[in-house]
Amino acid sequence: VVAETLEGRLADHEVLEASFGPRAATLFPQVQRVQIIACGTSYHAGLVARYWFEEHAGLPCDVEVASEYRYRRHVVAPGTLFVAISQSGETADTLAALREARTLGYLATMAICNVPESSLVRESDLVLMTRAGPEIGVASTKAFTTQLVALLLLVIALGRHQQLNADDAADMVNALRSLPSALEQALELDGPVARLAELLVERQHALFLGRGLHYPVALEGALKLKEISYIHAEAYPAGELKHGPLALVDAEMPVVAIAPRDDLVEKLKSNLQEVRARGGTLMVFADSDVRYAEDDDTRVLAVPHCHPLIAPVVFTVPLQLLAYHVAVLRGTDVDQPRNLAKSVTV
Ligand code: F1P
Repeated sequence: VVAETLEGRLADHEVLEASFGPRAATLFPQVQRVQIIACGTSYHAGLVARYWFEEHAGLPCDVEVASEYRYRRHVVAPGTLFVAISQSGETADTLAALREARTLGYLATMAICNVPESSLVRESDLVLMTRAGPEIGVASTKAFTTQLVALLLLVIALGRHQQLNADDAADMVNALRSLPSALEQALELDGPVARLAELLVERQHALFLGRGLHYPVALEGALKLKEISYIHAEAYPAGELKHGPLALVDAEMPVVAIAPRDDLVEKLKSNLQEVRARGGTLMVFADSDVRYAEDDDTRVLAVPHCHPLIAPVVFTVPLQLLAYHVAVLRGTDVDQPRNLAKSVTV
């Protein structure tokens, strides 16, 4: 799916830009800020992208849940691109936010969407299709990973008009090209993740921790567990643990941590020490290059090392598998969770 999303897009900058629609070539050089809105899983994709826009493109980026967007006043800075992300393109809150945005003086509106004939696509100035194919289950999975890929393509396309030089853009393109094989390797973690799921199946609660752009990945891991296994799961930036959530940690509280190889990993390790000191069961999803000691209360899942740019996409897969295996063990309906609808149209 990811390979299909990338196909033909990475040839050169003009080809990439043109894949957002005929007006992209005129509009993209004028973009000075990005405003993202979305709901649920799509919102988490936007939260990851904020790090990429500011780090690689040097573009200020705000992200807001679509369900709140229209209920407050907005000051729209000149040159702001409005980006709505939605798997279905029919989510009522997302559509309402788009329609509101069209009256507010944005430079242009863009849909990142999986359904070509959707209202969101029809009503947006620019469009990038995620080409994930039909999502069979209610909970978004491949929609999320392809949204991340689409957002990276947008970061590259906009970044070339900003601070992103040709060499750095080429490095990002190479990282994207390595994504299909990195995801194949991540899928091979299915067996080890299924064994970790046994540690969660009897639990009522779980905490997910990440730092930097892996905090939104932790949010998505927690959401998947909530949606399909009905275990109460919350995600925190690991540094926030000591500001409140640590009070929840005892031997009964499993903690899932995301430990990629990045500048924040040492800080994360010291945050996780605080969990171990309180007897909580720790599951560390760690880059295979990161040394993390296992003991009776600490299980480490070695996630094959990949380029840091694509790490949020790669780490998402074992988190999705974890939610899936816990749900199967608990006997819930993975595809049709209670109380949820594929498209929230009201
Ligand atoms: C948004 C969303 C999904 C979630 C569920 C309910 O949908 O919150 O993320 O998994 O299906 O709707 P969309 O706008 O991305 O279609």
